[in-house]
Amino acid sequence: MTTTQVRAVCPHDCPDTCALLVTVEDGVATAVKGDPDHPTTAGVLCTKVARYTERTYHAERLLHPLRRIGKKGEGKFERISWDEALSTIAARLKPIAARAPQAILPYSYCGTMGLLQGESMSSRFFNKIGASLLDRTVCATAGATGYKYTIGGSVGTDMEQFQNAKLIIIWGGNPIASNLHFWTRAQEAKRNGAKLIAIDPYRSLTAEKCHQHVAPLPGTDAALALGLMHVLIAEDLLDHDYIARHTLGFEQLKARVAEWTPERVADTCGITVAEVVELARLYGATAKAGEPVAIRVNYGVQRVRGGGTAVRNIACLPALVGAWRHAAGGIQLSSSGSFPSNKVALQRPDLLKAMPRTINMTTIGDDLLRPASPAFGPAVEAVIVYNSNPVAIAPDSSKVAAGFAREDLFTVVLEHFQTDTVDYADIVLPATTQLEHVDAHTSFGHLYMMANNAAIAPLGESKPNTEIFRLLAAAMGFDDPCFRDTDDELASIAFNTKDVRAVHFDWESLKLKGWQKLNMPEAPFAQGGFTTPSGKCEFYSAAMEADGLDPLPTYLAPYESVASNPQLAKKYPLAMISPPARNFLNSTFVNVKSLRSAEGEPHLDIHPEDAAKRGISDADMVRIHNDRGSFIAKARVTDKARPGMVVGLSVWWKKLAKDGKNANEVTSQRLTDMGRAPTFYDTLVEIERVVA
Ligand SMILES: Nc1nc2c(c(=O)[nH]1)N[C@H]1C(S)=C(S)[C@@H](COP(=O)(O)OP(=O)(O)OC[C@H]3O[C@@H](n4cnc5c(=O)[nH]c(N)nc54)[C@H](O)[C@@H]3O)O[C@H]1N2
Ligand SMILES: Nc1nc2c(c(=O)[nH]1)N[C@H]1C(S)=C(S)[C@@H](COP(=O)(O)OP(=O)(O)OC[C@H]3O[C@@H](n4cnc5c(=O)[nH]c(N)nc54)[C@H](O)[C@@H]3O)O[C@H]1N2
Ligand code: SF4
Ligand SMILES: [Mo]
Repeated sequence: MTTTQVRAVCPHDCPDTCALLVTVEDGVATAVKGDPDHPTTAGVLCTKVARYTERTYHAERLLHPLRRIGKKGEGKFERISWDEALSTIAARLKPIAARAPQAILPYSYCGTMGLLQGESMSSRFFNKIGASLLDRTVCATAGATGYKYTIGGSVGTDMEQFQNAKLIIIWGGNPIASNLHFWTRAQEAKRNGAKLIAIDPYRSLTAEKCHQHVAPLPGTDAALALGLMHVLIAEDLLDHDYIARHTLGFEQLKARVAEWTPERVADTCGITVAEVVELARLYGATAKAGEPVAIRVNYGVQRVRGGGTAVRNIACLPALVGAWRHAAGGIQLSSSGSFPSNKVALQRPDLLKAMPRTINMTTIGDDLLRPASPAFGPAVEAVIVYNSNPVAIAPDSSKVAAGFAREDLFTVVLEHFQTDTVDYADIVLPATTQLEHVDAHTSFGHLYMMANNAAIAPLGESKPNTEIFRLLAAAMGFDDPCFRDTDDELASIAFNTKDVRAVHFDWESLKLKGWQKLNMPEAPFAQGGFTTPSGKCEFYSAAMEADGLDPLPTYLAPYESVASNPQLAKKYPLAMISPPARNFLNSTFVNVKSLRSAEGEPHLDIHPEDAAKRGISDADMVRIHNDRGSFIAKARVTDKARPGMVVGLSVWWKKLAKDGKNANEVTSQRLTDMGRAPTFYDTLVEIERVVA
């Protein structure tokens, strides 16, 4: 028997981007382990990826191209050859490409975070066609935009520093589920005497293990940050020297936050005045004592109308107290902006002959149903889906499903499994998993460039996305040399070596080593150097004003809440959030039995008071509904959910739920204040017991 160990990378949409060691015995992957030498992975994987071979060798892997033989949505297919699949697709796309190329739409997100199997050959293909561009907003653009206005790009505190902080505020994140290796560092900080505080309307696994848990109403974090700034300024818990040198607009900020008294903030957030004042005092006094104070802000604060503003306001805090002076102080939203990845070379926007329209992936529900019009352009006639499962993950799901059910829509899906979206495909193309293909990776949690080697041969007739788009380009008759680049050639241009952060990048050596840290200063903003227009941390942002936004920190109430929409709240009084379940990764892994069993079935956590009002007992089946739709889940009566809100951990495959529905039946397509992002956690519902 020959046994080898192959260096690989976890491809999932998780900030940890773990370094993997794959054991291969006679061509079969038998174990996937965390690389003990990689500083953030440290030999540990989450339960999902520790069982990766179960997913790769799953009996239901798609191994051959398929053609639909049933109705759309029914999921009935027959096997066809690659030749037939490719020629069918080219025959359907060619006339559309000649007549109205923008009627062709790619739909993809982060099923893999790889630079190659994500947007490289695929973008070249769609750029050559002149297809509609896709605005990839479904996750991170609200916060990224708010952060950009304030700090510059997505650069912040290095994850490898958090263990040295004396106070860590985990704001709108549940790292035990979704950022495990950060949690390891937070625990180390705790052992070193740090205080951990969670800000989350739900007593998540993480909130449960912090020293303190502050539970504001969903969507009110921007107000809480204004209240903290109010107290910091009123009690002079400030770093005046840092403010003078490295910030812009302090006097205007001071006037603005004067309006946000702790009383007003407590009322807006549904918490006590003491919680506001004490949190500010602890943050300001710890910083004043010269100790590092750090904030990990995550996606929980962003999925509401004011999600961009929330991140913007929170991102002002470190500069006020001079937290950036320490490597272990400051704030981390995402490290993605630290990577000089070479998107222009990989994606080749120069292949576009004209600038096409852009379609927002968040509003796919409406956009697939939109007729041609001068404002919209041509109706969508063909959609090619890869690295995403829109029928399960996009908001206002009944509209998404209705769009994909259109008889006149030609749909191609590249997938590993027969997901909810695959059920609507005309042609299904089997894709390889990370163990079967090559890729280069950035991270949005740490600062390492990463290389994924193929550990095993592709299963069945599956192919990498890159190869599928090469073959589709050939079938369309595209003969540009860029469609012949191999995966190794693509990987070798993945990072821009003219950038000081990646001057040492070399694909051949990265493949051998597996990972390499970027050249970055330990404390990125100790001496200022923000990448905003002024080079300062912008409390006042002229760019926001030019974009029609309030140039100062402000508060925007949710679209749907008792305070902001009492009329709607009469019918639908409960706020619903649907954050990630620990054993799934978005809708990935829901079909892996051991992981699904760990989650059980779709649940809804509801506070005892709210349950009692509705005659709901623990383990009752309940129907969650509003004007957009409904779904069924099993009630868990628990004070983990604060009164007035309910929690449905997500994202379930619809077809694996009893009623064939999931939480996105009730979420809306309304967009955030900035970044054009979804408002999944800005949803009012009513709940009733289902009588069996
Ligand atoms: N196991 C697992 N890991 C994942 C994922 C997964 O599905 N499963 N998904 C990955 C992806 S794509 C992403 S984007 C990240 C998400 O990463 P995180 O943002 O850390 O997501 P969660 O772990 O759900 O943490 C969000 C927390 O915010 C809380 N929350 C909801 N609304 C509000 C609010 O208005 N204010 C505040 N303060 N908190 C609120 C929720 O209760 C939840 O506990 O995780 C990634 N990692
Ligand atoms: N209600 C609610 N909805 C949400 C969220 C929420 O918190 N609540 N979270 C939102 C967030 S943060 C995100 S990021 C989105 C995520 O939405 P998506 O990015 O669509 O993520 P997944 O649901 O994991 O689907 C990814 C699919 O890509 C496939 N895939 C993986 N690797 C490859 C590959 O190499 N090739 C091909 N062809 N396919 C591959 C997987 O099999 C999987 O089916 O969901 C959003 N939806
Ligand atoms: S999902 Fe996250 S924690 Fe799990 S192996 Fe992948 S990168 Fe690591
Ligand atoms: Mo996400």
